[in-house]
Amino acid sequence: MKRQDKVSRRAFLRRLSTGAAAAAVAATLPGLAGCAADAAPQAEDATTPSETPSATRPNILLILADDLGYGDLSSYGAKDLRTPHIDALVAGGMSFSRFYANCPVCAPTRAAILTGRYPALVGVPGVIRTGDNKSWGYLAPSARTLPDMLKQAGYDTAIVGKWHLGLASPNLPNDRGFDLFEGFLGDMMQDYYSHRRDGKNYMRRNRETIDPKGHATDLFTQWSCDYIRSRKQAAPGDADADADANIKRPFFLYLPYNAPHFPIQPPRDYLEKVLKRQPGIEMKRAKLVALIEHMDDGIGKVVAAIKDSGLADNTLVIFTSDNGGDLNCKADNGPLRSGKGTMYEGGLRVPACATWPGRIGAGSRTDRVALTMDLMPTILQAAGAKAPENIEARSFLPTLLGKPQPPETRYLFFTRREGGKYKGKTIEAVMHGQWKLLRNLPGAPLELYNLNEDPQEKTNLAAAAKRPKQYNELAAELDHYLKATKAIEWRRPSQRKEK
Ligand SMILES: [Ca+2]
Repeated sequence: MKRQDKVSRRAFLRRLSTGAAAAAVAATLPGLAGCAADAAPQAEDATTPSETPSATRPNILLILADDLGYGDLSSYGAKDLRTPHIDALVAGGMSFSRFYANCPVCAPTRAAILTGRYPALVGVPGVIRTGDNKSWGYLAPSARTLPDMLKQAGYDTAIVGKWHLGLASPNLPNDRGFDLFEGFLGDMMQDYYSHRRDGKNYMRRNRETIDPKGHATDLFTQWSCDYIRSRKQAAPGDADADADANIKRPFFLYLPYNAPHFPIQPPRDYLEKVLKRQPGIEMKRAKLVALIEHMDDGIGKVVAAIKDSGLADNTLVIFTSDNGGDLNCKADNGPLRSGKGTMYEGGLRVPACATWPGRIGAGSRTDRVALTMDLMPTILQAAGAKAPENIEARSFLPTLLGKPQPPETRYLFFTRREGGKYKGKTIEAVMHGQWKLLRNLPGAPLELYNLNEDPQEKTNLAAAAKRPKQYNELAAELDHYLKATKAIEWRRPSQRKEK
């Protein structure tokens, strides 16, 4: 590790662990943000806005699947499903072998994507739910968001699909930087056709409650296509277009599908196609395969809308998933251990790829470790906008563009707070290079794995008579992080009054 990095990391942890810093964090959060600025010097990652001149700012489409496992794309090894449209994105750009969700469950990863921060630092250590007694997050109103910053940079911003970062102001999509919201606010829907959650309708167009008909995946596909076509950029010499300033603004479309999250409800014709093609396939698996293939078809339509609108050459498309596949739904996490909800690789490591014609090499691959929170500064840099300095995320745009980038040196932290058997406590992991230390149940002994030698996390080196020195190093880092984040408020204001 470079000395500079080590010093700045210590400074980060020292500041994190002071009572004053924790108190400031509890009150407003920016106190911690200031500390985090020490964590990694900007110069090291070159997160400057200079990559993209403002005249050629790209449109940006960020597609997020919900609970898609590491092995559930044909391009990531699946043998029993066909995802030609996502595979085309993989083939047309750069794919990642070690891309990680910030959390093995939904809401924290979404908070990280939009803020570039560890989710526990912006008040979302666990799943945000309707009931106060089972909700584990409240997005800090002070946290700056990616759409906010893109708006400032002249972008039109839209989210189509699943929000899951709050049910009321000040945490509605339109409050947090999106010009347009078409989708649902909640954590999930119990029926892809009625879109209800506990009998309630959380579907909205901006702030208006709507009750559209159709499968949620089809609706989100259609609304995304409609949005993209509305952004069609003007043909040269088109006088009408000149009068419309909006038409010239680049767009940021965030498309978080709720597929393939349960309930596993594919359209009947997709299921029939899978059953016919794969004789003997288990019905539960067949339904999940069909739901994924249905989403893949939708993504194909959205990508086609970009091409048909003449925007393909100047659009950055990123695809990933918010957490690993759900084993209860017969998801395939490839060779990785376990799945959604756990701190093992199957819960955290997700497929990811990015295309940008002429900028990102087709068919390129990287083993660089990156997190979903890193999407924020990456996208801002691609847009020619400067990322905030007080975030933990770092841009990986140089890697995407095939340029040299210093190796990843951060200690990367993962936490999840939950009720039930977790009793409101957290499970956690810290990763540094090939080393990963984790605790998958509150109070359980720490487990240590060497991911290079043991990617399936079969041999717990913490239990060995002679532990590698990395155990103590990682345990100390994790301990500092957990202590420092302990005081950060995550309850809703209504919950706080009761305490
Ligand atoms: Ca999820």
